[in-house]
Amino acid sequence: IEKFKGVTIAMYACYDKSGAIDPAAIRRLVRHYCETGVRGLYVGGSTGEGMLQSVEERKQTLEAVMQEARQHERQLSVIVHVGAPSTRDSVELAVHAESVGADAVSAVPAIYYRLSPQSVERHWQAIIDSTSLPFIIYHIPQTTGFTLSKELLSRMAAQEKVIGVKISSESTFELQQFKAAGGPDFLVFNGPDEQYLAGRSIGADGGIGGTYGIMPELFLKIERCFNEGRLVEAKEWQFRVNEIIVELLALPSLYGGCKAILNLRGFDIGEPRMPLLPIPESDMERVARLNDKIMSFIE
Ligand code: SI3
Repeated sequence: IEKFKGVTIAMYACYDKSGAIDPAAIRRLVRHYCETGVRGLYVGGSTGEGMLQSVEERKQTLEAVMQEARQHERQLSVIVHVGAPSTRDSVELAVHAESVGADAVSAVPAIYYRLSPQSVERHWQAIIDSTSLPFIIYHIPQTTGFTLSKELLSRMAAQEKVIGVKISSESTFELQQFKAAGGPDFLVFNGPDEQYLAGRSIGADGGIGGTYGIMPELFLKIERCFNEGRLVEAKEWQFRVNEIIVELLALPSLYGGCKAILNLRGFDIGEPRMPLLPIPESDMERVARLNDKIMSFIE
């Protein structure tokens, strides 16, 4: 489980001008991330727009990620989000993830229907049983509407294959409680990037986040300072990160903003897919200033 600890970038979806998956753009971005020193990638999650893509597109995306990631000396740990409205699609994606050499799979509860804990448990179990890969629960109640109880978490964590939970709710108390319920070898990933340091301080083993991809260097600085006990410095870096996040959240869409920044840097990954909004031309100057600010923090 060591290979999952630390900073894991939630990968952005990459589209060409027509809005189709762009394997060349995916590989370009993964190549860049391989050079930053992050621990891994989380593919097809919220940031990765997995829920807005067909099963085939999700497979195509992962294949491009794996082809690039496995060519580099520094091996990124690739976690694949296979959450979908139906168990059937999730299982198909999990089997595919194993066949292309991913390191772990992860899933939210099946979305749209109001599901009982028993239903979510059986959904997750079907995914877990379909591969020999480790499984990471994705807890994001604000979008799924599903409240994960400590009881269900403990039952899931009792299985060897269930190695952790990614917590995107904003409660660090819940994070600490889930860590306690899962036990010392159970991984807890911080979800809200604006609380990376708070999450690490109260028990998270690392984080998976959607804004890491435009400023991995800053999250690596927080991580390094935290590991070396330099907490005042870690806090200063988190405050700088939060200045950026506040400005990103003020844009028409967070992922649109992140992608616009990467496009300015020449990555050419397209806009988010509707209903997520692109950044209008009138906001581009603001985005450019934000990019300059990030670069000034990184230097
Ligand atoms: O892409 C993913 O699956 C994530 O890692 C999601 C992540 O937890 C993000 N949360 C949401 C609700 O999207 C955060 O990275 C979030 O974008 C960030 O903290 C800014 O608020």
